[in-house]
Amino acid sequence: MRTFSIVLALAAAATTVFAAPAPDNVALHRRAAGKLPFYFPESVFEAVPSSGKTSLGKVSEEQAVKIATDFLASKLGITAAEFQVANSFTDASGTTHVYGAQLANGIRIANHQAAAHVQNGEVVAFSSSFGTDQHLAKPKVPTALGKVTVDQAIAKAVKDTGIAHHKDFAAVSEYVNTGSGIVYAHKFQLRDDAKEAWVQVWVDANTGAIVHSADFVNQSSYKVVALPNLKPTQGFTTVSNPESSVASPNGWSTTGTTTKGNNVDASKKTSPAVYGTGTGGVFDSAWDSASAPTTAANVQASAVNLFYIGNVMHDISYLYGFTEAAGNFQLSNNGKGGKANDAVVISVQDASGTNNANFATPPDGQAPRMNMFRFTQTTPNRDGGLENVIPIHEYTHGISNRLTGGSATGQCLGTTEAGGMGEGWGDFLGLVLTAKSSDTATQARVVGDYVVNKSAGIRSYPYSTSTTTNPLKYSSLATRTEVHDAGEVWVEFLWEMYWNLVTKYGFSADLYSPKSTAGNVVALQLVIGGMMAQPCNPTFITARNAILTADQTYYGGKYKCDIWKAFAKRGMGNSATSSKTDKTDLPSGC
Ligand SMILES: *[C@@H]1O[C@H](CO)[C@@H](O)[C@H](O)[C@H]1NC(C)=O
Ligand SMILES: *[C@@H]1O[C@H](CO)[C@@H](O)[C@H](O)[C@H]1NC(C)=O
Ligand SMILES: [Ca+2]
Ligand SMILES: [Ca+2]
Ligand SMILES: [Zn+2]
Repeated sequence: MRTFSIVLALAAAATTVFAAPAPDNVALHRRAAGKLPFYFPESVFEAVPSSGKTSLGKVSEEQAVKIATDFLASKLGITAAEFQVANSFTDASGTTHVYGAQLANGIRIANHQAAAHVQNGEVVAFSSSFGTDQHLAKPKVPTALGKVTVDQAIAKAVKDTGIAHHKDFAAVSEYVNTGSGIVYAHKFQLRDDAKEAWVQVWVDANTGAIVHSADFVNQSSYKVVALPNLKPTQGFTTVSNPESSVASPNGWSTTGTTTKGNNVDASKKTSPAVYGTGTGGVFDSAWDSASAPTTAANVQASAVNLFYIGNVMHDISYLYGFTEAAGNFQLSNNGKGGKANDAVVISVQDASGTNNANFATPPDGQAPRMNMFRFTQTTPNRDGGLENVIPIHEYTHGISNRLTGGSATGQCLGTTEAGGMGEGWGDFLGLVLTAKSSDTATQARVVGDYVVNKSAGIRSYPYSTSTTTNPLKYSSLATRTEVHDAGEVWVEFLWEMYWNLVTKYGFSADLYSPKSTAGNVVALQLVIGGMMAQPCNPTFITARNAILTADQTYYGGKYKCDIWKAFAKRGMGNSATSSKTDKTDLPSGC
């Protein structure tokens, strides 16, 4: 029985994994509030060393608040009356946390926030966001409200954002630092639950423009090699709110601070494990191509990218049917069936190997493990976790293993032909998720070229519908008995089918709408639907027939001839048999 399916054979061998280059945007699901102005002066945090005095002992919360405000006033060059405490509390360690904002003319400057933390009568740390000049003691502030009334401001903001006024919250006037000075503003809230939008805005009382906002709906962002991009040399992009609310109703990261959530647990398995880190759902990264993959910054970039790809795979496969009940990979199934406690464990830069990657898929209810390795052909080494087709390929092993023959058994892709298709599906999903509207059928799609730094990549031919660029056909399978070699043949059938459908029915950059009639979306649904229907240890022929069944169940047989023509072009026509002799005939009716 095969538990590990290896992606890339050592680079020297002609065997390999993946796909092609460059930018476009896979549409992701963004919340309605969109991008409103947000300005917050740079914040400063300082730990304050203890005086060493032990006599102070415990002080009351009231005393602690006074100690905190006196400290902040002196530190920030303001009077105690120019700071307004908003809230304070004392935690289990006896530390009192005091939060508030600067006042001018008795009015709050909304984004001049400060906090101090007091233990045993001494400030242990403080922070402020009064701008880079922490002694902006007397900011220039307008002394009178402008000509725009609250009602006018609300009407304009509602019109501009398309979100209704939230009347439960009474409007207040405050100052806001806009980065180029302080303005008087009306503060109020906009809310539309159907659009998952609830935002507080500050509208300049002179111009009527929204100058600042606070989005109450949790935001998230990941600085990654954003799909459909393929590799880090194409740059890192910040992807905002990429979660599918259908597939991941509780988001991706459980706490917004680590690369750990309901679908994926991604860390470098050192002792202790190193997770990618975030702040309030924002996962930044600063990848440096000139440094080793193992620097802290590059581990962070890899962990965040793998968390992103793992979750995208979860969400997209979910929308095409790999749900809880179908045996998908989740920590909690939220009562939707299937067995839980099996989020994908991703080992970032796993130490057990190099120049490859692998994915072990136990039955539903046991967590799978994805090991991502470094590639050693270059100096510095390259990180397999940053060439997106590699983790997509790996995760697809999990999807195909669970769906084939049902999620309770992991023994259904064990024969050479079935294992070969296991490799092929991984490359195919890699191609589909990195496809762009500008791609063409005969274009050469290379996979794994970044990690090995070779333009030919890691497979024996680029994927293409051109029989010159890629000559593989059904008869090639007779001699291609290594699973990756066999997989390359399978991908060509699927790729011909994909292009028949895209050529005829178009391309959609939005893979999150599985009911779309765009050819690439249909191709993805047919392939995932086929996995559910095919027998345990399918042959190429039975897997093709299962795709035809998926066409029948999902689309009433609409694409039957597009599918047959694709398979026939490369030798799996109507009269092809397990003897692997090429047959290009079509069934009657096509
Ligand atoms: C924001 O995230 C926290 C922590 O995950 C969660 O408890 C809270 O319900 C979320 N709020 C919204 C509006 O999604
Ligand atoms: C990648 O290959 C190119 C061309 O062979 C070479 O110039 C370059 O130095 C290589 N890069 C690394 C990081 O090894
Ligand atoms: Ca499961
Ligand atoms: Ca299975
Ligand atoms: Zn593989």
